[in-house]
Amino acid sequence: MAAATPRRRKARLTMPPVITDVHLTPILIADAPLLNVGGVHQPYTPRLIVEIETDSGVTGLGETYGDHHYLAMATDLAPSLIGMPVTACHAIRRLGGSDTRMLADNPIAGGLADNPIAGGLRGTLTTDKVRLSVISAFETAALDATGRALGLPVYALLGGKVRDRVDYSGYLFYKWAEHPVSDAPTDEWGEVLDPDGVVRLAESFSAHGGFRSFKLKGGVFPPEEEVAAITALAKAFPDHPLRLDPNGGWSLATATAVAESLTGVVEYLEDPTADVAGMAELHRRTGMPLATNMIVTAVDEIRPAFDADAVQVVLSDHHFWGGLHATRELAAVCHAYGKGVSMHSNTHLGISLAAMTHVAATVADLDYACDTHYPWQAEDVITERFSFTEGSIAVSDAPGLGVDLDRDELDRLHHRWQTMPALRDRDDVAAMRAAEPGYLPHISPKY
Ligand code: GKR
Ligand code: MG
Repeated sequence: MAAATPRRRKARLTMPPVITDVHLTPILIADAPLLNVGGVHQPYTPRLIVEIETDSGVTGLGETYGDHHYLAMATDLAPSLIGMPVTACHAIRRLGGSDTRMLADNPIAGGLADNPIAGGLRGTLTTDKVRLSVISAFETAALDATGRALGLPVYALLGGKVRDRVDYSGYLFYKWAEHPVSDAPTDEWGEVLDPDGVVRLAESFSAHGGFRSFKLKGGVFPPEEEVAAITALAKAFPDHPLRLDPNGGWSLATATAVAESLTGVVEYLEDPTADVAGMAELHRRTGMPLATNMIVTAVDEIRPAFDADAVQVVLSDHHFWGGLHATRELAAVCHAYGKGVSMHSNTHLGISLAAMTHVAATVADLDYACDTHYPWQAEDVITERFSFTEGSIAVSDAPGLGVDLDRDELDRLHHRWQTMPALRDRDDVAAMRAAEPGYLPHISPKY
């Protein structure tokens, strides 16, 4: 008897939701007086929150850098999102075309020529990096909306997770006890200016979130002092991988001396020198693994750095690489070249942390704990703040990013942005001048 032909179920054809509106809300969030090679953090730092609405009623959230050039770019590109399906991530990435001019030469988003570290220490600031940082928030919002429409978490839209928790490192900074200006926010972490302070801070981070690895932001004090801080950390936390990142603030000679002192103590040095040639020579001389979020920050920077073996670990920032799909593509390139991959972070809130966690959950070769500034942020625009357990965050199975907007907080932080025009661009140099009026940034090398 012939077997009965199985009845094919009729596919239910549904069209993806279409974007009908985009809201851009610039905000200022409280920040601690964290020191780096180029100055100190302002009391408040800008972020941009993106909300998309769709014809199906689902909405999506994204977050990115919020300085004026990002806001200008987002304002310029947002209307093009309207009418696009939320699933059109690759088309979203092409919005605005590619423009590799230096940002200062760009008529829409220019004006940074006098502040080379505005928005963070992230390498050369091209127009395209700003565009991609904006696109990244659009893509995150589209993925969030798609996930909400389908009842699927964002990691599932990226191909599925390979881990249930994502590890983050405790990101330690030298810092002042308070900002040098009145009416600034206070923080609970106290002053950190020497090795004992660094160890105390690591203990607080450990108590706060059980972090199992630590990164110290360096380039602040003479390198011997920072080596002493790392050595003290290694003694206090013997099983914890450690890293030191002076944001390109050392000469090759200084970096070589530091690498020799810290061989076997740190898992890598991050951006010890500012350029490909210096990093390549340092690695050749010392064998020290080198990570970067400064010399490999865009597609055209990959090949020169990899060919010269200047970098062993790339720290992706999903904002300036252009989103979560682009981050996975970078991870694939790193895999092909035998390079490690992990994640960079700048001051950010929970929407970006959710996005980082979803994409990190899908990258098989993520061998190092990701960076995050999140513990430094006392404010957020999501209803339930993330907390760290053993230095990690559970990957959410809720639809979309798994975070909800706290509209009252968004309004409050936007009101702050409206009332503090002087702080709408992150400017670590200006913030430092509040304490040292004659301060001049040492770009590189500082030591
Ligand atoms: O916020 O001071 C800071 C950091 O130095 C930041 O600007 C960097 O982009 O954290 C970043 C890094 O790893 O270089
Ligand atoms: Mg770095």
